[in-house]
Amino acid sequence: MDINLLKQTAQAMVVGKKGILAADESTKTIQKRLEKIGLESNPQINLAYRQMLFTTPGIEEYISGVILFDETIRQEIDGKSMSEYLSSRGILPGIKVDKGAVDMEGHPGEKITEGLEGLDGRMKEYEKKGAKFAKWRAVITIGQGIPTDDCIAENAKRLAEYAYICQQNNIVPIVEPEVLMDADNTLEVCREVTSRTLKAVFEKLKEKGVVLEGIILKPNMVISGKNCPVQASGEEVAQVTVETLKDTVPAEVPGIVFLSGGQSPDQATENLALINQIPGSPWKLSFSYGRALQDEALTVWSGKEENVEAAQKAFIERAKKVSSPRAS
Ligand code: 5MM
Repeated sequence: MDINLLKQTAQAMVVGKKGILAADESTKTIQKRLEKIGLESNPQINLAYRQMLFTTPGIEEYISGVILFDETIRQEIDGKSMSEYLSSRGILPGIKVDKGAVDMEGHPGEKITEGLEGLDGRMKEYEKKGAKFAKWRAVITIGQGIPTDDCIAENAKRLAEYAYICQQNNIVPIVEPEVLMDADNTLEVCREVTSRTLKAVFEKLKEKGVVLEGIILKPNMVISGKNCPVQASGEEVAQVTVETLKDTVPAEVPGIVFLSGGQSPDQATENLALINQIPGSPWKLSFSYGRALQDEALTVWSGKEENVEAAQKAFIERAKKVSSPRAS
């Protein structure tokens, strides 16, 4: 394990105004996204869509890295492997390595993420294919009597095992414990669950001996559930998010990149700007958005070659807005 390399990569992922594009939709998820514009997903269409995003002129000014899905890291752009193409643009290639969240046995309504089996071997292959960082997403659901401590603890344990394997292979782990915002809970409930989750995650990371200077954390913002009748303001979200992170995330972690979690592009942009206005955070605070970066470009593109330029314009405008309020 090369600790200096891990630290350098982690710092490069959150350098200046930059953040990460999450383009690692698994087969089912990309299908759902493309259905919205009336297309059926297949490897060629998926590549055409992602190529439109990745070849956007100037995107490297705002995007430090891209999270890829297994199918995508094996594809090519302009006769170059995906990693070579992205690297030639100054963008770090990353890879989703979890195998998705499934129902947790004996825990109705809760999910557990799979993918540890054979992970070391897959990681070695991805490293050869040029991946510099990886991602594993745990899903925590808020509901009646959930999340249970057992579900949080098992997801945290697996995140730590994944992170350890990444670092052994000189790959920076993005540690993503996502507390979903789909329920009707208040901001306070999201604060309690996020805090409980992050405490458990850092406890397990420490137990496993993961080097915190060589990870990136990808959490949810602390936000009201989508169906909560009282929606907290952006200022409240920012304040409570930073407070929760200060309570739970050690200062050695170089960067925290938020997921958008179903927020609109404008809401995710505004909330990150407000978060960055609060002084005194020891980590870089940035983004690793999927939907909030892509939704507008996807709609404009609509699968048509003649729309590529306009879609790229929509994509870079959003990336610029998301990263612009941050200190360089
Ligand atoms: C881009 O979506 C990622 C992969 O999702 P699936 O495993 O469900 O196919 C996802 O992990 C993403 O990186 C995060 O959830 C953040 O994306 P959003 O859209 O919430 O910013």
